[in-house]
Amino acid sequence: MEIISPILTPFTKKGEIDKNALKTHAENLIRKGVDYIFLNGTTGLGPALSKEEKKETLKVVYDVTDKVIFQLGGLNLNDVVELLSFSKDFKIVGVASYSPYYFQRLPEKWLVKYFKTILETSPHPVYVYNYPSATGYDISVSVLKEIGEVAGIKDTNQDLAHSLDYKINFPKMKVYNGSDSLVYYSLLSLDGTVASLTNVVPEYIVSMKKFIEEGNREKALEIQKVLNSLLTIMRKYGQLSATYSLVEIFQGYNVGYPRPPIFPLEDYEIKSLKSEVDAIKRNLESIVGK
Ligand code: ELE
Repeated sequence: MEIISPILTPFTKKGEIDKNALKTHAENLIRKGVDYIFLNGTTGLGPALSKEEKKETLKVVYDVTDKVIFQLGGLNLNDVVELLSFSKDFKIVGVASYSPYYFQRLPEKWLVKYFKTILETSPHPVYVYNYPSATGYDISVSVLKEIGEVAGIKDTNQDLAHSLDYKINFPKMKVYNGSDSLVYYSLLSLDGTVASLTNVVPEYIVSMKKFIEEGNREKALEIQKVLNSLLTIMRKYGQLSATYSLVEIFQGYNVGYPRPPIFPLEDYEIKSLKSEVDAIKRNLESIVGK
């Protein structure tokens, strides 16, 4: 049962990666009990990062931990191959890629070819990042069979049955669901979760895992219920940007800014977000008995 954090990427006001903030954040997540860090994912604004910036996040976080899954997918396979070769010098858990997105109606065999190239070139175990609602492509069980033996799949999907279908077809492959509203169910029925809320409340997601391990499912489910309320609040403001502000509110340190077009929240929005999540904070504290 693994907890994987798709770490956000802190930017300075000028739009450069804030390396110190990234390091501080990664250190905190590992200290709080997150098992792996997933770099350059959706929450990490992966599609908005250049090839060089993806290298940068790996270098910075590798200084903190080798428990890293390096997402390097993109629309230029030459860049992807270069990043695979760059990753050789790092002893990490694996590399990952989302499907080539934006271009629609790609024949299925091209998707297979894309992932096969990664599988054949990678010096590390390969994880598929399946996010059909974002990429327009579903790496289904049958596509995965064509691709070959990957180490795992991260399925960002509201449909838990879709994630479970991988597990029943590939029992040895790691299967993670990436939806924040399904953390509890992913911990219970899959190999773990890749939850963007680990950026904000890593300790409470770790508590969920502990409650489940102790057989106290009721408490774990109570935490999920509070997390769902937190998500509803975040989505009003823009979930990706709200994550940055909430790290400061819940964890007490600054992680800089997102990068437009993921615009940072305005001061008045941060103020109102802060007052809205006050009750959430108290609820979480009372569930774990602080
Ligand atoms: C999820 C997104 C999806 C997290 C990443 C993640 O950031 O790379 O709202 O459940 O679609 O993909 O946070 O969010 P929802 O794995």
